[in-house]
Amino acid sequence: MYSIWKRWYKKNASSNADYDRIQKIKQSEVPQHIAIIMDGNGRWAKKRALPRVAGHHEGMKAVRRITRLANQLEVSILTVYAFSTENWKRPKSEVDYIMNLPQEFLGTFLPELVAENVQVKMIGEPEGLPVHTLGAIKRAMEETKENTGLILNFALNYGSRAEILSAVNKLVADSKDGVIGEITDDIFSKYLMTSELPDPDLLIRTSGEIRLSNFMLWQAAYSEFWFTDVLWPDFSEEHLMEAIEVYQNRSRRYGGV
Ligand code: V0D
Repeated sequence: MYSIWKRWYKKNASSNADYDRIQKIKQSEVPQHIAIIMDGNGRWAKKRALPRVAGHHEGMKAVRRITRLANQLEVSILTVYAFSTENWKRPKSEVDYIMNLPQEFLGTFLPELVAENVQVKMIGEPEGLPVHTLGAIKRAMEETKENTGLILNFALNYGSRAEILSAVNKLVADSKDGVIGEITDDIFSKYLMTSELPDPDLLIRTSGEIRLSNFMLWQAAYSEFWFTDVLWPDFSEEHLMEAIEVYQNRSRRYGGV
C-alpha cells in the first residue's frame, strides 16, 4: 500500500491496532447496507441524572463517529433510525429539542460529509416535520447529491407499516390505471421508500431491546441481526467493528452454497 494512504488511514484510526483491525475487516466481506436502531439515549441520560435531551445530544455525536468509521470501512449505506412515527407521543419540549438536532449536526458536520464524499438521504414522511428541520436536511441532500461514497440515510418520521400501506395504496391506484400485472417481490420493493436501496445486510439494535419496533419490516426479511446492551450514546467504533466481525464469521459459517 502507498505510504501516503497508510498515513491517512492511521490519522483517522485512533491507534495502530485499530488500523490493523480495519484492514482485516476490509479483507473480508463488509456488509453493504447496515441499519441501526439507536436506542437507549434517554436511559443513558437517566443513569447520569441528566435530562433526556442530553442523551439525544450525545447520541448525535455517536452518529458522527459511526458515520466516519462506516465510510472508512467502505460500507455503501448506513441507515440510522433517528425518529419514529411513534416518537411524536413524547413531551413536546423533548420533540422540539430533537427537531433541532439535524441543524446542529449538519452545521458542524456537513462540510466534512461533503469533503469525504458522503451522500445524505432520508426515508420517512417529510410532511409533519418542522420547516427548519426539513430545510436543514434538504440542504444537506442537495449539497451532497453528487457524492458517490457512503450513503448516510436518515429514517425520520418513519414507520414501516405506514410505509407498506402507502405502497399498497399506490399499487392499487396504479392498477386502476391498468399499468400493473402480477405483483412480484421486486415490483413491490419499488413502491417502498427504500426503492433505490438494497435491503440491509446487518441490522443493529442497541440498549438491550430485542425487537424491530416497526422498522424495515419488509426490508429486514433476510438481514443478520446484532443486538447489544450498550446504550446508543456509548456505542463506539469498537462496537461497530465487533458487530461486523460477528457478521463476517456468520457468513463464513453459513455462506457458500
Ligand atoms: C436523536 C440518536 C442526527 C437518536 C441520534 C430529527 C435520537 C440523535 C440527526 C440528523 C437525532 C438527521 C438528519 C440529518 C442530519 C442529522 C438526528 C433526529 C434525531 C430526528 F440530515 N441525530 N439525530 N435527527 N438524534
